[in-house]
Amino acid sequence: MPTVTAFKWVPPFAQGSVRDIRVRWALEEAGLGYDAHLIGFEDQATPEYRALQPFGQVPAFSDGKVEMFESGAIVLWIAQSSDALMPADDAGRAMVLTWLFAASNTIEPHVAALAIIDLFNAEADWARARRPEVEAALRKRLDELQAALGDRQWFANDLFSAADILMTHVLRDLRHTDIVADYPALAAYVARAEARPAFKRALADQMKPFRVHAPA
Ligand SMILES: N[C@@H](CCC(=O)N[C@@H](CS)C(=O)NCC(=O)O)C(=O)O
Repeated sequence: MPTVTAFKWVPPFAQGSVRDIRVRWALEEAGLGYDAHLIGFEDQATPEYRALQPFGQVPAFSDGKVEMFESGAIVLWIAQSSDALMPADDAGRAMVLTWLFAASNTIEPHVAALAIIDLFNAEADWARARRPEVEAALRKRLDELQAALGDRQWFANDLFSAADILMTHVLRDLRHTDIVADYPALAAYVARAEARPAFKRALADQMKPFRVHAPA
């Protein structure tokens, strides 16, 4: 049975978005059960955990065959053995890889730049000065992303795939803003992805321990 590491509890702004949700969602789409191995912040620096995840982050993953970290790589690993996440033909697989990296390398850096300002430095002078430029650069990419999606439902081959797990997760990291709502096709895309039963199960399973382990 695959094992995914996840936090017992995170602050509310991160709940529903911690990166183990990418892996949980991929496993759910692939129809694979898994165990969640819950860790606390105090476990992140232990030698045992660093052996699994050298940066002390979540998720780490093992499935009896491999041990991995990096959520994108783990999702890709799961996708390689599931038609539900990646088609069998070369052209189809190449498109999934392309959009998976587009989510991680082209869109996510802009989303992360805004999140670092809004969630961790909102009151800092440098953040106030920098934010308009960061938002403008992000919006340019979202314009382009929406144009690329066109009237398709999903990014690669117009079939739901591993790439949509990453892209949806990246766009969800703008939940603290109204930005995605300005891009109706992207807003509909995120809503469509979030309506998938596999996503709902993954989200519910990430959230469950947060209630149990909430600080008093
Ligand atoms: N690139 C890594 C990033 C993992 C990551 O940032 N995990 C966060 C939770 S979403 C974490 O563990 N943060 C705690 C920390 O960095 O100490 C991945 O995608 O797996």
